[in-house]
Formats: sequence, C-alpha cells, structure tokens
Amino acid sequence: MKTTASMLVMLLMFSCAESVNTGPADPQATPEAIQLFDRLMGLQDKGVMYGHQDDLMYGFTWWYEKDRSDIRELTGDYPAVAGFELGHLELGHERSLDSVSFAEIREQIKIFHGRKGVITLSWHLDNPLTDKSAWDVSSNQVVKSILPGGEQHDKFNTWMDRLAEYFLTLKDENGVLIPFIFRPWHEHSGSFFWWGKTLCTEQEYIQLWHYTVKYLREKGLHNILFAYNTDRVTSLEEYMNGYPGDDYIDMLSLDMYDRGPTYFAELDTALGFISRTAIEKKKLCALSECGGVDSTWFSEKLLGVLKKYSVSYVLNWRNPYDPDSVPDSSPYATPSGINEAYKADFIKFYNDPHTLFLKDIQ
Ligand code: BMA
Repeated sequence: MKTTASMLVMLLMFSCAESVNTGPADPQATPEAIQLFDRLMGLQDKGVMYGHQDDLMYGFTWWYEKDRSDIRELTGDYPAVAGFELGHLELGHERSLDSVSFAEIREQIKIFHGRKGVITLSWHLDNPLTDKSAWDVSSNQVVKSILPGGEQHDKFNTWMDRLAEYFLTLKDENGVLIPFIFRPWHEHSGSFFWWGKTLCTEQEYIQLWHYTVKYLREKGLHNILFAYNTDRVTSLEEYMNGYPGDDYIDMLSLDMYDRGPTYFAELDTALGFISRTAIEKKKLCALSECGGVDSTWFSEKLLGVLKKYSVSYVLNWRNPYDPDSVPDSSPYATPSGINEAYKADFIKFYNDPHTLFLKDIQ
C-alpha cells in the first residue's frame, strides 16, 4: 500500500513538474518579469493578444492626446499589447526617429502597465559606423566594429549606457522596474538593417546578442523578456540561423507582412515550426509584426492561421500621423483609415473570442 501511495505522489509530482514552465531565461529575473512570463504563457493558451505599435502615441489624425488610441476608437477597447520605438535614444535625443518624445513614451508605458497591458519595445538604432540610419547596409563590418576589440566598441557602449539609463527609469508608482518585452536586432533573416544576415557572420550576430543581454543584466535590468526575431523564413533552419541560445531568449517571434498570394500559406508554415519549437523550448511565441488588408484579411485569413497555433500576440505596425492623407489601406498600419469594409473586417476580428484586447486580459 505504502509503495503504491508514494508512487502515486511521485507520479503526481512528475506530472505537475511537466506542466510548469521554466520561466524567463534570466536566472535573476525579477518577480515582475517572472509574473509577466507566466501570465503570457497562460494567455497564449486562451487566445492571441492584439498589439499595435505606437497606439498610445499618435494616430492617423492626432498627435499625443492622452488616452487616445485609433484601436480604441475603432473597437471600444485598447490593444492588449502596446509597442513603442526607441530609435535615436542611443544618440541622446529627446525624440525618436519618428519624432515621438521619450519622456512621453515613459509616461505611456507607466500608464499602460498600470492598466495591466503588455509592453513591447523595438529599436531601429542608427548605424554606428556610418552614422546613417538603421537601414544603411553599405558595410558588412558594422557588427564586427561594435563588438569588443572593434573600432566603434566604445561608442556602442555609450549607446548601450543610454539605453540602460532609460530602461532604469521605467518604474511603476512604487519604484519597481516595469517588466517588458524587448525585441532588438530584429528581422535578422532579412538584409535591410545593418545587423541583417548578410551584413555579419552568424557568430558575430550571436555575440552581439550575448553582449546586449549581458550588458543590460549587468546594469541591474532583470525585468526584461528578450524576443528573438526574424523576417520571412521558409524553414526552421533558416529561422534558427543566429539564434543566441535558450539562456538569452524568452520569446521566438516572427515579422511577416503580406506581400502576395502565397502569404498565408507561408505564414502558416513558418508559424507552425516556430510555435512548435517555442513549445519544445518552453519559450513564448509571437507574430510581432504583420500586416495586410482586404475585406476578410483579419477576421478570416489571419485568424484562421493564428487559431492553429499557440501565439502570444500579433502586432500591427504604426498608423503614421498625416491628417492630410489618411490612407485607404496600408499593409503596415491598422485598418482604422477610411475604408469601411476593412474596418468592418477588423471589428469582426475584434469580436472573435480568440482575440484578446486590453479588457480581456485585465
Ligand atoms: C519602420 C517605418 C519607419 C519607422 C520605423 C521605426 O518600419 O514605419 O517609418 O521609422 O519603422 O518605427
């Protein structure tokens, strides 16, 4: 009897251990980062959160009006995930490459965190070798130049210091560091940023990741979930080229925009192998940038693919402020422009029980 009972206890312990995820990669992750990771893991099984870049900062026709949001005006609710961009923070500027004030970003991060929203940060930092933009791919020596021993290493450290200093100001009203997802060195499989696949070696790219993560951890930042990210890929091997390792990464993410008739089949394949790998590795999975439009794009086509896999969030890029020319449609923005059919499609997507907006996760 005794043996059977202790075997049962062991079996129970084993099955519990199996269902518990391993938490963030950072062994010193703050309780808030652990909580965010666990919360995202739990939500990933319930549905897919909707995210929007710069949703709280501006819309097609307005510029930084507190509490305003194109998504809320369209659906009645905020996105569950708010994206913010840090490009030009490294230069010590007050405003980003999209003219957004970093002080206002901080303000909105605090407010959105208070509302129990999820925060994700991207960084289109300038090219440190040429002082041109992130899109300057004129040299394949940039990553090498900023790594230890490289001619731009000190400059890069200054840039990293500015990033870390800013991160250290992202605290809640109790002075506790706000947990967030950080997605640097994104779209690696493409070669349109200076850290892209053909602009450095795989080893250099991995080193860049290790350097970045360690740098921020050494600054006392243990509140960050790091997202690994590629652009369109057709195989797992291609996706994992440059993967920094499970000790550095919390989320496997993909950016993929609709560029033609094969899009949804390719997205289905890619999300399939990425989400399966994320489950195996006990990591989160996201479609961290995507976009397209037609009258069933969101509610049928995108959702059809998303429902097949465990995906934490799906995010649309920013609605660029330009009151004089609100677009009829844009594959990079949300359908909150002027086309009624696209808006109706998005509202159907919003109403589907599988999609999670802010109220659904509060
Ligand atoms: C890009 C475009 C740019 C913008 C950048 C960073 O994809 O939207 O206009 O500067 O993202 O937000």
